[in-house]
Amino acid sequence: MNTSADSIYTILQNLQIDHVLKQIAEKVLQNERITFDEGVLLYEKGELGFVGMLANYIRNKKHGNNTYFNRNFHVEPTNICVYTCKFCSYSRLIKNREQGWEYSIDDIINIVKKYDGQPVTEVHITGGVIPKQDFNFYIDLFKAIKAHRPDLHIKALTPVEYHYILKKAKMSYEDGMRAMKAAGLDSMPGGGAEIFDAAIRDEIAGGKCSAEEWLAIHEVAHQLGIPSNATMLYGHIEKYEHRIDHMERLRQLQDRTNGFNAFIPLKFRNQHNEMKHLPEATITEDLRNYAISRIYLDNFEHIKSYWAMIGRNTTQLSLNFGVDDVDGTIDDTTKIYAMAGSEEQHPAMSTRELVHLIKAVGRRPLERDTVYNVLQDYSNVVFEEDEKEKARMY
Ligand code: V47
Ligand code: SF4
Repeated sequence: MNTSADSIYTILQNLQIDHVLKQIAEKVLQNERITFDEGVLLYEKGELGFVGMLANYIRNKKHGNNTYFNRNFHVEPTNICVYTCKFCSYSRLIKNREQGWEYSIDDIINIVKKYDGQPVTEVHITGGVIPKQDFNFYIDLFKAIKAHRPDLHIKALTPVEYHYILKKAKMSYEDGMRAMKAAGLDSMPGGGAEIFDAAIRDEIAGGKCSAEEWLAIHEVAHQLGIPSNATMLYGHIEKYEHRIDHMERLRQLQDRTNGFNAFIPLKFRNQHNEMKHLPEATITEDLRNYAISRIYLDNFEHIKSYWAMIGRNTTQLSLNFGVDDVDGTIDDTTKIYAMAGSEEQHPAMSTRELVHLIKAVGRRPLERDTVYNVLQDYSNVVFEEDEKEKARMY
């Protein structure tokens, strides 16, 4: 798709669309921020080709063909949870704890040790919330990981976990997050955001930290030099204005702190959870959502499509709809999406596969670390076809 500003102006002149949509397009081309109402209008009236053209224009202006991935693995310390989010296919209530797992610090260090000698750069840690995995547990865990492998970036826990842990420890967010950083926490993943609107949040994720608490913990983290990501769970009972409200609150926080690295829309998957009666969003809606996120969140550098959740084909398509990051190798270490019905039942991609996925749609694969320093450009890397290389996940 040709997305130079001039060619878009030419296309706009001949398009039979709402004049407000044309005004929005002109704003985007002039690098102006769009408003809440304009965001909602894009969802209501912006067809896939239209929003895709604008999002791709922004994506290419910011990143050219650059497309980022990393070498990571997950640790899910438990799938037992004191909360009962209706969309969650993964957690088991404390009363059914025999159906779940609960790792000790030693168990987790043994998982980390499996990657000794492998060039992974990040461990992503998140899971259920249980009293036993408290403040001291995570302080000791982060210290133990750093003692074993100081160069491994720890991207861990969401405000859902921090809010619970710090309340129990009777600590302020600031003191708690400072202690986590001192123990080895490097950044925070984007989970637990769901949808910020109070009524919808209460309906699907009642009881866990509020939108205000989620945002406050990220703000404190950013002030302490802990960067983070932000997600949005979409395609369930929320309306378009709730999606824009969610992004508006993120955009305002980002204006204050500039601490977010990436925005990650998460498509609601409907298997094995209490919301299984709801149909899933269509692929068209997924792509429109990526595109409108790219347009609305003008102060976010990166939009990520999480391939383990959305599948490889849609991930490839998303790279023309505003997305510039596809997450990482994962190595079959997360169960959240497989349990919710993702097509990726054992999510794992070698570096070679990720590079191929990105190159196949004409983009430039760059391995990054968690905070987007480029570690290697794979544009011209030819993988050896020998058995050793084939067998090597990383
Ligand atoms: O907060 C749970 C979501 C999130 C379902 O920061 C579901 O790099 C869809 O936040 N359908 C956790 N979504 C995962 C997450 C994440 C993933 C990848 C990368 C990063 C990052 C963060 O998963 C939860 C919740 O919103 N989730 N169940 C479901 N049925
Ligand atoms: Fe617990 Fe997280 Fe599942 Fe909610 S989404 S029930 S907080 S594991």
